[in-house]
Amino acid sequence: MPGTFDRTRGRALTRDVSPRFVDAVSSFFHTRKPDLEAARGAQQAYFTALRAHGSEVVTLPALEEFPDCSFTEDTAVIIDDKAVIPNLGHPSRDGEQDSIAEYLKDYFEIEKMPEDAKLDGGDVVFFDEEFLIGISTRTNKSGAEFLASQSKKADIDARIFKVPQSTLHLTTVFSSPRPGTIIAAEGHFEPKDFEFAEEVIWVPEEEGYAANTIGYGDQIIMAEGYSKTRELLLDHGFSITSVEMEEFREVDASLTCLSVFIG
Ligand code: CIR
Repeated sequence: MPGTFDRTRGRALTRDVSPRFVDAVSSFFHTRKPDLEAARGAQQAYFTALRAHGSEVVTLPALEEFPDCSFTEDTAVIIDDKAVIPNLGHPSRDGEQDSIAEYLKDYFEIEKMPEDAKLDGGDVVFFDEEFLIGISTRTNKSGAEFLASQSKKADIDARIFKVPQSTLHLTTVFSSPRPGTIIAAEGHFEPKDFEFAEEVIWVPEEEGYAANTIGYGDQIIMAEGYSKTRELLLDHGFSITSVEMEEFREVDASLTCLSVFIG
């Protein structure tokens, strides 16, 4: 069935935090030097939250030469029995995808992107049986179009649109935790951008980071410390588990970045 991998969340592919985590790329939320041990602790809490919602967590060893290696969302897009392996959009990250492909090849047909096509999985969201694909500073037109063509081959529609410069990835300020629902941060998008959606929950701009959530139907995992968003989501019928994400936020990484769901 199209897109089942994205909603089932049966198995999360993750990777240990790099010993060089303090050198991770950061351009948006940075306030101080991130702490490696705190990040490792936060990642364990994140794994616990995934398991509590029924996901099996598979964790690959860190890649020492890649400070951002734990952000596996960016390294593969699963389309049914195929794993599309992109060329990552930041030069310091390009290469992380190779060992993910090596792992995935036992379970999926591997489809590598052509050289000129750049894409980070953080610019891809599965929404109501279609892929939303953002063109951003990391994902170029060729990358978005290549993914859309793969998606269409699997009979899944794809909608390509522009991610504003105010955010790193689409997922940084956006998520779709349950069919029909979008959570988006104010200040980056306009209501007309999402006229196709049944329900859009707008998170106040100052809490924009909290728009990135992981949904298991009406149960949701969100970042800790965003009280307005928490209230909003409770009002929209979600039950909530919160995970401390401060260290990852320092390097522009959100909840969804820390895993790619592969089953
Ligand atoms: C980067 O700049 O690539 C990392 N520091 C953060 C990646 C976040 N990934 C994501 O939003 N999917």
